[in-house]
Amino acid sequence: MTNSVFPDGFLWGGATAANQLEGAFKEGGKGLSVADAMPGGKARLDVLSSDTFDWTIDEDKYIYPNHRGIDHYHHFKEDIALFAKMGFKCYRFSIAWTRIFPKGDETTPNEAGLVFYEQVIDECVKHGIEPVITISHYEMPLHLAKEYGGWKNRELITFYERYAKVVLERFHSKVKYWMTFNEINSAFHFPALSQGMVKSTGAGDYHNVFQAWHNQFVASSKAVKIGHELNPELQIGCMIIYATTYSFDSNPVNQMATIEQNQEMNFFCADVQVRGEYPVYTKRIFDKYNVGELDIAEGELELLKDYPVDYIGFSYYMSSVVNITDEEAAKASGNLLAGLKNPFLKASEWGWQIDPVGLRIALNELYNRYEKPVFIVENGLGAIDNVDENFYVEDEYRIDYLREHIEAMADAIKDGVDIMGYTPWGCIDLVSASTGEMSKRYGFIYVDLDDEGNGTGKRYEKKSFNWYKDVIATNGSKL
Ligand code: BGP
Repeated sequence: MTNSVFPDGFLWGGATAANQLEGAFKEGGKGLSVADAMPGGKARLDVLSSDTFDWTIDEDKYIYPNHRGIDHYHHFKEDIALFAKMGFKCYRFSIAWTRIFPKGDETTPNEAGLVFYEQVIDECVKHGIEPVITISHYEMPLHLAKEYGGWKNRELITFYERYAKVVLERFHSKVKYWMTFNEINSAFHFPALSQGMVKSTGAGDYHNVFQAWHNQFVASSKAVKIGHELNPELQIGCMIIYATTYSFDSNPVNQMATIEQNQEMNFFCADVQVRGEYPVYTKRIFDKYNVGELDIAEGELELLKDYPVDYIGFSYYMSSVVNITDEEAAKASGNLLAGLKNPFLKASEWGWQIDPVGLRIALNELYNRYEKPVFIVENGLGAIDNVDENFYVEDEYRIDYLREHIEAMADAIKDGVDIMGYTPWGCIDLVSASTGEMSKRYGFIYVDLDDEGNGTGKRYEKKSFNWYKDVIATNGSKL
């Protein structure tokens, strides 16, 4: 469209992750993943913070909604056809490591898994949809968590390299856009899903978290190397969770604390993956968290330098506030991710503070810091949707959220930021990562399933479906 600020070829689409929608968790030769060991509801948070959780799957005691997902494994053609109906230019999904290497430490891949993703990719291509693949999204093989202690063990670099090589070799001619690890920096808060470490296997000890990160950085650079050797045109990005962070007030002490929080939560991982070296503030962080010496093998720092990522993929849901001068306020904040309450913002039902201007700030911060293209690969509003008798959802609240964030993206483009695309999270309803439940929904497509797995599983277009279709058709000029 001529009057759009969004460039031609802008990648409008949607995003999902294997463990949250595929289901079929034991089919096609798939092995168990750490996500498969995560029950739904409050039990999920309990096991994550337990000292003794041993990754046992107890189906008599807990409900595991992601074992069924939305059965995308058997419905991917229908789902991708719906994405095509909305006019998606791209579709971000992840490959389940456990469909390719069921235990993670095998040497021969599982052909049935590769065939499944080949079919998914071909289905996208058939509809003119560009696949965007996350190589690992919160679902490393359970065996690697149990037997090797997760990512703190450097043997995982070899296993990941083998896995990445297999999928890159197989799919590089059809898939240009890749990401190495989903929300790599989230391990500060949630090392179970992203690093395969619960308390009993080393989470809570920051040495382990940072060692695990180092091993992941090396693994990521190895994937970039393999990908670029296969095809220099491939675009392989990092993927971080980004929460724009404000000082509560103009007290310089809070301002400095905000800078520190930004370094720790938002920038540390991206700095290494994009710039190819540990940032200057590393020592400060290592001292603060008692990290100690990392085990860094010969040649690894050079590898990081030689193979940085090509773009910055990031998720953006909310902003956060820092106030270290008011202990009461700090204590009142129960919500780890959302931080302190910002009086200028409204929040979702889960306390995630809605801040479209914060997205414009994030885009400016990231682009000015790295001067590499940025890709908003997750954004959206998790909400309880109510269906009418025809299973129609009037999700005006979701449309408002997305419209305001797209307007913020348009403003950032006018600021000079190079944005590759936009893939709102959970474009079809799926299982929530933090609650493990179906009822926190993000989709343009309603899926008739509840937290206990009851329902027909049928798909229904919500009001936002047609709205987003128009957004894409007009390249973002009709909001
Ligand atoms: C991100 C994850 C996704 C996803 C999303 C929404 O952190 O990459 O996997 O689920 O957040 O979070 P939730 O499902 O907890 O609402």
